[in-house]
Amino acid sequence: MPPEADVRRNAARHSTAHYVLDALNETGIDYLFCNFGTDHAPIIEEIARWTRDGRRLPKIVVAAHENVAVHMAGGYALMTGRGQGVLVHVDAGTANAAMAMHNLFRNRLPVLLMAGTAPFTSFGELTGSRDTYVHFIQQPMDQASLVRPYAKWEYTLPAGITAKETLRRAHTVMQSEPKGPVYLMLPREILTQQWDEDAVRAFPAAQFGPAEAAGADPEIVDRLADRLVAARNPLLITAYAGRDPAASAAIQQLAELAGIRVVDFLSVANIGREFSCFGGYLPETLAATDVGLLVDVDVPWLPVSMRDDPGTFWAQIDIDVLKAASPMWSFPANLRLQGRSSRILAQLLAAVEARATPPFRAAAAERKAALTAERAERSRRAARLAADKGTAGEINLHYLCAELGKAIGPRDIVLNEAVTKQAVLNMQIPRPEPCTMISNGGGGLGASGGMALGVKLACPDRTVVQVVGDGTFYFNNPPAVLATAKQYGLPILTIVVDNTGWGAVKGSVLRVYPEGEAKAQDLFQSGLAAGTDFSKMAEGFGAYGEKLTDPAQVPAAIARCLEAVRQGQSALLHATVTKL
Ligand SMILES: Cc1ncc(C[n+]2csc(CCOP(=O)(O)OP(=O)(O)O)c2C)c(N)n1
Ligand SMILES: [Mg+2]
Repeated sequence: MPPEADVRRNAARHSTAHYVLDALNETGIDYLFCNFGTDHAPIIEEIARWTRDGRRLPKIVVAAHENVAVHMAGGYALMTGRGQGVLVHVDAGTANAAMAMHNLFRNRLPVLLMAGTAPFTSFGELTGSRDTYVHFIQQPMDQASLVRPYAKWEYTLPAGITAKETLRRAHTVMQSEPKGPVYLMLPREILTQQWDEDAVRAFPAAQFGPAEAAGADPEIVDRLADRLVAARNPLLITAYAGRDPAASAAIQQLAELAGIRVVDFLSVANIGREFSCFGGYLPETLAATDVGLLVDVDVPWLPVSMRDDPGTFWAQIDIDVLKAASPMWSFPANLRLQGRSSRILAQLLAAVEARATPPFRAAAAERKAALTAERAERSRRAARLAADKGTAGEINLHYLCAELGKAIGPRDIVLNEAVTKQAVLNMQIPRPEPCTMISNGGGGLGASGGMALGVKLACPDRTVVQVVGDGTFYFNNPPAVLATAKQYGLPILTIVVDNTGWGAVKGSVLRVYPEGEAKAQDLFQSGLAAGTDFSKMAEGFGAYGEKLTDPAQVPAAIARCLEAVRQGQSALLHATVTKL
């Protein structure tokens, strides 16, 4: 017998589940956010063995709802850049995870979603064969179709022999820009298969890792720089450049050099907003723009309410210029530069510097001075709006947010899921640091609770505040958020902005039918249960809860909640604000 075969015969044998854990380690995944079911028996058994043997494995976070598990992975990925693993139960767990997959996909956040499949043998032919009722009814025709619109890649692990190859491939796809979710199915009998240790080959990151995002062709950058130095009224619109602090800093430098108005429109991850050329949250008009830059933005304006000038020279700088995941995307760009925005902006900055004549600098300084004056006026307007505290039972949200802004630090993080009130948070809570005001770039409500937990996990030294509408609070699966916060010591502050229902739904009816029957009857189908007290729910999970109806109590209530959070206890502030 050849010596190689001898070694083979003596090699240790392990289950596929073992190699899956090994592969997760090798890809550098820190966490597995899990909502388990019968499909995971081989993995749970393997986790127990590894724990017994003192082997390092990804930390297990058990989440009571898949929505929380996937969004938690999203929050962690947002702050670290690294996608994590999520384990959910067959088609059922995948269905529950689908909306969070939509959100992560639209936010270009990586996650490796893994689901079991119902066993495929029924007579005990293989270890892990069907042994319970649900195994006969949890095998749909096409399980992956539940999340296919929201995944960059999907696959079913065919055998343990390729476990490491498959996991590496999944990881490389999710981590390559534009990053995003991937979906892997793990059949139960495949997970129980035994394979020789030396037969299951590793696929190291050095040779099989992700593509790196780069800068742009210097010739195209030069063309853009020529336009920019000749511009008389330049505008830059962004929404998620703030995810990269270097991009935020580059925007500020470029704007101050060239006198560019910078707008954080429908902001997803804010840029640092304390600089002279920061122009607020709405382009106001596009008519006067001669050169426009779209930097990391999916929806730069709403065409129905704002028309661009066909004479404007637009340039798009984005990790995803094509928006290839959208069937239709029709915003103009005379130049499209795809890559890492911070790199491209640094190239552009250097090219503009090289062309900066004294008349250009003088004109830019003039624009900068005008923008500084506008900024001061915007602050005064915000202060005027916040001066009115509101009335008993109907607190003015401007006032509440201004007080919250005073109570938190510049590096603390606000998850803004306040729906129709999102703009109020942006206006009233100063955010000098990038990526400290995070909104959902996706359209599925219920993201901010799980995201907040994931952010807290990644940034334990920062205070994390979730601000949600009352309707959105329900979509967040609050008991699962509160339970996970308690179980894993992740204290967050949740502020529920209660305007008695779905302001967005009422608003949409009024926009489409401004003088319709719904308005005539005041019948908008938008009211939610009255007289609730969410703070009691918080108390049930060991969190500090408070219902806030008296405007005079706003600063003290916020202080009490933040103190609880600093002491390691989550807090929930149920604030009644101006009714919808
Ligand atoms: C999962 C999901 N279901 C439904 C919707 C539709 N929707 C968008 S906004 C909204 C109302 C949100 O209400 P609330 O959080 O109270 O905020 P408000 O509109 O009152 O500001 C609804 C139901 C959605 N976007 N996502
Ligand atoms: Mg509401």
